[in-house]
Amino acid sequence: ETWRFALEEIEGSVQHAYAKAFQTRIQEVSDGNIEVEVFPYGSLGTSTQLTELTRNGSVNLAFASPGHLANQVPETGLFNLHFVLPEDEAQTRRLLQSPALLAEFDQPYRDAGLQLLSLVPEGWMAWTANKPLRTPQDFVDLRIRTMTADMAAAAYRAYGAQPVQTPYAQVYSDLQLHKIHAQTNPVFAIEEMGFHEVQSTLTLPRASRFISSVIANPAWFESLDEREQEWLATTIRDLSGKAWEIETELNRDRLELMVERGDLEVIRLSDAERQAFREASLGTRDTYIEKTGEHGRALLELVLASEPAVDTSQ
Ligand code: 6CS
Repeated sequence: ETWRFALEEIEGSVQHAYAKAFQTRIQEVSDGNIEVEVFPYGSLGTSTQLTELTRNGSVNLAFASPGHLANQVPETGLFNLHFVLPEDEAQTRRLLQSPALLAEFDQPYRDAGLQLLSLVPEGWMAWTANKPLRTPQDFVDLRIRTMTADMAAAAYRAYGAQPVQTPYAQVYSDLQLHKIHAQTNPVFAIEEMGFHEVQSTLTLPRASRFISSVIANPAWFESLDEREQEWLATTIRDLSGKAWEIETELNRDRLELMVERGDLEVIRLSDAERQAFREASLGTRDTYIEKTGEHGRALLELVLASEPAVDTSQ
């Protein structure tokens, strides 16, 4: 049997490495009964189109990133908010792998005709531009490309930017043609999509992590027999730790590569600089609650409760 797995990213990406590991692992656990055909970004369509192909069963499995998906599953807009997930990696790992959090997202995905399988980390979001972005004032009137969901744009509107919501494949040419001034993505993606060729600075604010989700077609998922369900569950479980290794290594290596080549000026924000962004971001929590109601409020509280105590003395 062959399962079709669609990616929002090209070969060499976090999603590609994940899908390759998925392919190998499920072959092992199923004694070769399950093959996986992987479709990297470009072969089938935009992220939103991939979600549609999953919903209608053209593919069995896909990645769906909240930066696009939040327009259809508003609760996932949680991951577009800044300064909400814990800063600490171990804490974030526990949170994303906790059955309690996954259970909260289960129904919202179902309501959108999708089965959620896993939340997958892809690294801190970085900002590229042609100037350093050290303060919210640096964002005023900045045309920064964000993913297509309203919540993804709202996070930057809060800093005074003029976000432009476009599909991934359009970002390079829009930067080249100066239709946009800046964009945001994890480091590995910036390197592999060549954004460093058309931008001069890379700012690391540690404001949000790129979290994606693995989804399945619900009817297909329910049609799996007991053995197949077990193989799938085992594979997903085995990869939940592996995903962190994949993203850590890819992001570290690609940053080193860009620094060595002198592609971009790398700017790491201090905690004091981050604090100004944190304060400017707080209003977007209300925007999120407006879009998601009581359930969203509960989700936000669940995530914030796992946050370490914040030092307010500075
Ligand atoms: O910026 C985007 O649209 C895309 N970025 C990444 C790293 N993955 C998928 C997403 O569609």
